[in-house]
Amino acid sequence: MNNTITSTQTVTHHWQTLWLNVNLATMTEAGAGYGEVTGAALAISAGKIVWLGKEANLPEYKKSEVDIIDGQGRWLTPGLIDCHTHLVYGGNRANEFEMRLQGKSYQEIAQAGGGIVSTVKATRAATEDELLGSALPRLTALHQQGVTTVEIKSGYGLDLKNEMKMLNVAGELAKHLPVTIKRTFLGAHALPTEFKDDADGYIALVCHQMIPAIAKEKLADSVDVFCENIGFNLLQTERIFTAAQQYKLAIKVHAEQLSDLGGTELAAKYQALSSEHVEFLSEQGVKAMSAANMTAVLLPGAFYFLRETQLPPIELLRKHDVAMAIATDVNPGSSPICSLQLMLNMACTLFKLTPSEALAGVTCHAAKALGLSTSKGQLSVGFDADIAVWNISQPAELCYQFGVNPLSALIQNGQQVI
Ligand code: DI6
Ligand code: FE
Repeated sequence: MNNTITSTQTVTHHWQTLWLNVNLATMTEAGAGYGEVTGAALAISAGKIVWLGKEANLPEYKKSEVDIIDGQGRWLTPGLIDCHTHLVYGGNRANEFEMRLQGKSYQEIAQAGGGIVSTVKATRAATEDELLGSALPRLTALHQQGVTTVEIKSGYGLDLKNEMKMLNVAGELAKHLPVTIKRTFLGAHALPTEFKDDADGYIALVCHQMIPAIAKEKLADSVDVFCENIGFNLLQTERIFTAAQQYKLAIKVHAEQLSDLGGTELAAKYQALSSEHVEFLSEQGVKAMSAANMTAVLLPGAFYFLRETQLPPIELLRKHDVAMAIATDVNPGSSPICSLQLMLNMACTLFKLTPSEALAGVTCHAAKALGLSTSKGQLSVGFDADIAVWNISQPAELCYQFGVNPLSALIQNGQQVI
């Protein structure tokens, strides 16, 4: 008789939380639909997703240890990511909204000393507490609609002290709400009045003082530039990219929003993460983005609010396989709209994205635009357990209906926060 013992080894899993009776939109295969798993279960441990799949395929787990939640057939998606906002700012620009309705354009208002520069005045005059107080309701609105990660840009301080003040406030917000904040330094958003006739002098200040100080204090993850005829030209933009690279900050760009200056192609040369707005982007620009694996961040709120008529080149972005993210662009001038849910709807109605493309735009593709594509924006094993639970019967409802909040629960880092 031989003495070999054969055994089927079973591993018993020790999980913290287990959702049963749910449907998943995993958003794992960008561009290939929702990655649906119906009749599913999902397990969480130590802030990460540790198992997901058909409930019928659940492995052995230690039932006495795990907190089991009956999802009652609800849908789970990755926590939503708003990858482009300017949600910290002083004052508001309702007066300019009235001026635009009387026939003035956004550019004319900016050239006459209004626009971004008027928000700079209000932001400089505000204390950190005041900025925090005005930003919190905006962030709360996003959070209550299922947003777990938000990018916030500076750019209304335009001097070191006030840019740092904005970035500090952006960081503080995460102490008041369970939201992951990524900060972007947008010193080159507009020319401050004290540098009115000296744009190059201001760029030198941004490159030689502001970027080094902000990198040293770790106040931002990326650097952004408003490359536009009412913003900064290509040469000035390139100087900023060079400084960002030197200080190991990621690069993003506001480009081709109002005209085609070629800012996107320049950004591609610097391995930028994303080009944002891009209504006027050419096929050459799209190809450059594709070659550099950049993400196009589409901002339907600004398109709508400025009554833009030039659509972003969606067909070309599809043809050249460029990931499309969708964000609110929350800001006082071109998109005072704190609803990613409305952006999902507008991405479909105004830009003709499919609902699954739009949902990828606020999950896996938004994560990519922030350099987080290996930890956020997907329901995948090993990813952060940032999960939105929805009262819907199919994922397209998230894009279809607006004005009723379908969020049932929200999980950030494995903790249920709503
Ligand atoms: N483009 C925009 O749409 C926002 N910033 C930018 O560079 C607008 C910012 C504002 O008008 O306050
Ligand atoms: Fe913006």
